[in-house]
Amino acid sequence: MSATDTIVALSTPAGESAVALIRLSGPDCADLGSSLLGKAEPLSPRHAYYGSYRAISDKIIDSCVLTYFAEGHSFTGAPMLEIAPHGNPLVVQLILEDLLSRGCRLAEPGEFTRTAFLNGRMDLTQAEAVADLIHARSERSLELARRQPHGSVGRKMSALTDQLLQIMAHLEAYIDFPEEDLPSEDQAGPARDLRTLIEELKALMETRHYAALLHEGVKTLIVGEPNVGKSSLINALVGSERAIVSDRPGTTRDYLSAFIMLGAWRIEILDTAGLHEGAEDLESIGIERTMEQSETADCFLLVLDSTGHSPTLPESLLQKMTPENTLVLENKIDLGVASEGAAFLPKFRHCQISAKHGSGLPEFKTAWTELLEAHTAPLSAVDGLVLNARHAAALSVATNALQSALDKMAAGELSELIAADLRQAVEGIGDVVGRVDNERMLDRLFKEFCIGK
Ligand SMILES: Nc1nc2c(ncn2[C@@H]2O[C@H](COP(=O)(O)OP(=O)(O)OP(=O)(O)O)[C@@H](O)[C@H]2O)c(=O)[nH]1
Ligand SMILES: [Mg+2]
Repeated sequence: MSATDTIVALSTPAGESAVALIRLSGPDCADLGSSLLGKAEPLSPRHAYYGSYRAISDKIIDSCVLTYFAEGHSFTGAPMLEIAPHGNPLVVQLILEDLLSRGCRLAEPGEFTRTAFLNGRMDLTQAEAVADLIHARSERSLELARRQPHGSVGRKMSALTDQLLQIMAHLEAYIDFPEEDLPSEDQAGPARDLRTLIEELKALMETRHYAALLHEGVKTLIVGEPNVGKSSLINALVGSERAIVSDRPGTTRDYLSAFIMLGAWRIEILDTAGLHEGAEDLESIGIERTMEQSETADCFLLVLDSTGHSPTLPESLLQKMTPENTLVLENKIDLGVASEGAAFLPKFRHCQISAKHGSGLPEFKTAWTELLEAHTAPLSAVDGLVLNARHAAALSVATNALQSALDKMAAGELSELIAADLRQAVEGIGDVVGRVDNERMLDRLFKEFCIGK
């Protein structure tokens, strides 16, 4: 946005509502505020004015509440105006047309937040948190997004940069004063500090899995032999007849997925084709797909028929299951037959359920929530910070550069070369908060926003 543009957008969803919110940002806001309400004097900032919206044609369009925010004291940092007329699409349309005819320009998606970033009102991680807040689909991701705008990621990156700059200062002393009588080039201290820093960056990068779990949902695969009740389970969880259930083994041929909420968690749950040996044609394609999906699953619900024998499952699938990511569900307990399944995978947590009649489901959901909390606790434990994939990619550049510096130190290479690596690491850490002028990256980030934000 050029500093002379005044941008405008409807910030609330289009359609009928009690009130709509039209936002403007730019130098004309102060004058517009007074003239829209037909006032001669300027509006006081942060005061809500109730009045009639007077169009350029002098016609009154609607009554509205108008608030003016002065430069430096608004979301974008530029002067802003918020107009709240009734939420009638026609009224909104007339007001937008009137503002355009007064020289305003329609905002691009994310342009308000982009302006806030460019005006130094927030760093990139905070801008991303705004987007996360808008898109959050579970209580957990909402909580995460709310925490980040306070700039915790930015502060952490500044602290890491400071540490790195100290190490660089130490090393660069050798470059600046090579023949001075400095202590012998004892690199043990900086090398140790660099290793600690690398460990810290790696731990931070790991938290991106947590962000993915929150934003995309915890991908949970229901697996087991044919006819054990996998489709009955997904139906019970979703609360509707999502999957076909029948007493014929091999009913489910292809996986199907649904989203559910489990407490504060958003879960993507997948029903899959029953696994067994000797499957033919279509069934074996279905089994292949189950195995493909298992590659990217975060959690497994292994269903057993408690009236049957212990299952035979592909070794490659069993290897992916651990007591931390899998619950064993002994299904059909309503049939009341002693279960061989209880002895299967004894180190894993077992729950007894009846998918068909609903018994044991509340206890199973509690166990599942506990498993998720335990599964993700280590990921979210780094100073309460959670990074996204973009942050992690920037930190990975920094980590590689630090590792390269360490290798060069061990090989006794020139301090100048080591310092160049360290500078690259500083840039990598800076990229997380956006201390870079990379238009393409900014375009990609802000176009994910809605118009009016
Ligand atoms: N008694 C009883 N029957 C159940 C229960 N859960 C499922 N069934 C029955 O078991 C049969 C198989 O159920 P499905 O849900 O289709 O089993 P599936 O594991 O999806 O089977 P495939 O798609 O063939 O792999 C159906 O007749 C269900 O009604 C249960 O808890 N109790
Ligand atoms: Mg099925």
